[in-house]
Amino acid sequence: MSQENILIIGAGGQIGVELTAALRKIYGDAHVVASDLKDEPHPLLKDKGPYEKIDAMKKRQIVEVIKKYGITQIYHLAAILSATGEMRPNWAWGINMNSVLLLLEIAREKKLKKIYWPSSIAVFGPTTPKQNTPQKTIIEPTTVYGISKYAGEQWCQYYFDKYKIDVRSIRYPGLISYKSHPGGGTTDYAVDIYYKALADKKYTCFLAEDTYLPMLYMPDAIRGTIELMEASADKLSTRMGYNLSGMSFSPKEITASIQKHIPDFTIDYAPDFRQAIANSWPQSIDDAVAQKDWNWKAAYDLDKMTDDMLKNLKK
Ligand code: NAD
Ligand code: AKB
Repeated sequence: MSQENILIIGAGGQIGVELTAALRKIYGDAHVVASDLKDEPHPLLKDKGPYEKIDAMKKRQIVEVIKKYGITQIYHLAAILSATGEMRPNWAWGINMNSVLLLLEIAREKKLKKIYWPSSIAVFGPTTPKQNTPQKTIIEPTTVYGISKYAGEQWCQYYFDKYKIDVRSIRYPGLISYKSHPGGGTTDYAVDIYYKALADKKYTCFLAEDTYLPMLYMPDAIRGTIELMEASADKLSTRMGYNLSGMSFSPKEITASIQKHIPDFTIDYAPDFRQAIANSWPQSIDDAVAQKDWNWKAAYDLDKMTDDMLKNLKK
């Protein structure tokens, strides 16, 4: 097998920190270049492998790093997430859309072997079936983030069909993790709640108690991403984002799960503008296509995740 050299754009974020570490275990520290807008790598990535400051909108910077390290694959994680996006829609559209188009064009020009660009359950909108949302269904997103993710998916399929660019994508649900903080999404409450449960034994949730959303624990998300990237290209039936399911719960249910460990933990509710975003998304996801194409299966349910989150955050 020839040596792969991987560039991760947006490596300082919630997914990037853990994905960089996981890819370094597989490919070797020197062969996985972390990059972000930030001057310094995330503390968990410091002195663990190469780091470059890159703006995902600047072609020259990306091309220089491709040349410097002989990059063969790019994982492009930089994006503006749903809640931040709704506050500054034009800016979010510019970054989310232009950066994925730039990535696809660079992959074509530089003949990269493979690229990864994540999508989201935010592609779905209020007209989508809410339960067990299938891979192919009505897709009419109502957030700028969701519109940019759906347009990005279509561009990925286009570059695959027209130029045979080996691009792969997952529609992540809300991701829950303890190593790096989430960056401005609607599902962030399901991370914040664990921190607050341990620190203050109380939490004010910005979503209503019965708001069900699809979620996935980060170890499953990282494993799924790597499994998709390692899958044989001829097994993949779509170059748009794969639906991926882990679990589905409401603020009330995650509270009950935490109370099994911290019985005096309490929650109250003060829904804000993020409630409308959550209401527009599915409540659970059907990932039969990912199961069939590349054997996807989540390992964590809500209680297993709560055990692991609290154990690690206590450290
Ligand atoms: P994040 O906000 O935590 O991290 C994004 C990183 O990108 C940050 O470190 C930020 O500094 C960097 N960045 C922003 N603009 C940049 C630019 N112009 N150039 C270079 N870097 C830039 O996001 P995340 O949660 O790690 O998400 C990564 C990807 O996964 C995004 O595409 C996101 O839409 C997608 N996704 C995430 C979730 C989730 O729950 N975390 C769910 C669905 C999809
Ligand atoms: C968000 O809430 O914006 C993200 C996502 C589901 O894409 N976590």
